[in-house]
Amino acid sequence: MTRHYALACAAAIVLMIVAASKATQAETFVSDFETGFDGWQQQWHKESPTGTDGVVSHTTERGYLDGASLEFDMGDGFGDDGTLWIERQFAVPAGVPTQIDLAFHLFNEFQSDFNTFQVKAAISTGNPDVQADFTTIGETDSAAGWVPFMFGDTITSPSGQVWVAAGIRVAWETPRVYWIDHVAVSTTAIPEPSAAATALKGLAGIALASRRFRRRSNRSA
Ligand SMILES: [Ca+2]
Ligand SMILES: [Ca+2]
Repeated sequence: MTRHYALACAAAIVLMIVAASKATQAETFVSDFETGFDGWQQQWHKESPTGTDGVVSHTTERGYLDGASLEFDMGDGFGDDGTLWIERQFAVPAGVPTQIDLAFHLFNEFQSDFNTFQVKAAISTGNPDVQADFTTIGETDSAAGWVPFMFGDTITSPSGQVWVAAGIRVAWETPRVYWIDHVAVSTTAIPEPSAAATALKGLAGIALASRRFRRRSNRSA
């Protein structure tokens, strides 16, 4: 192996490692709802036949760090039932395990220790359509004003699309209104361990070859 060949191999492997580390960089999509729904769609589901439906609407009444957000009118709560959410699809590398992180702020009019509603989230390859598709990530009314919520999961999507959703579940027969804003979704593809191992093995091989080359050139000098 010549020194030039060894250098070329080393450069190729460095490029591979740079490419692999680039794949681990997070992509973040932030929705501030300044002019509308920013591509999110609303959905409501309840099992109870009674009561009015929840509705999400765009409002300039208030915003987190700005003057607009999405208002969640939870309906009249009859039947102690119903989940209202927003959902959106995001592109991820197909077939690659990807960490998905969701963060948003929810506005409570008052602080309360009782009669709180559940804050819900979903991260899935399937389109969330019923209440059972959601995970409880916290409770409303922990403080008056804007409160942060977070949820994350690692999933592999064969199609390269994932669904992310955030919402609120009715728990009491009472009309309620909340607001959600500054929804941030980060996607981070996790490189396969085998790719990193191959690159490391290649580097070790190059190091060994160049050490042998040096030893040989020292002896012949
Ligand atoms: Ca906003
Ligand atoms: Ca849906």
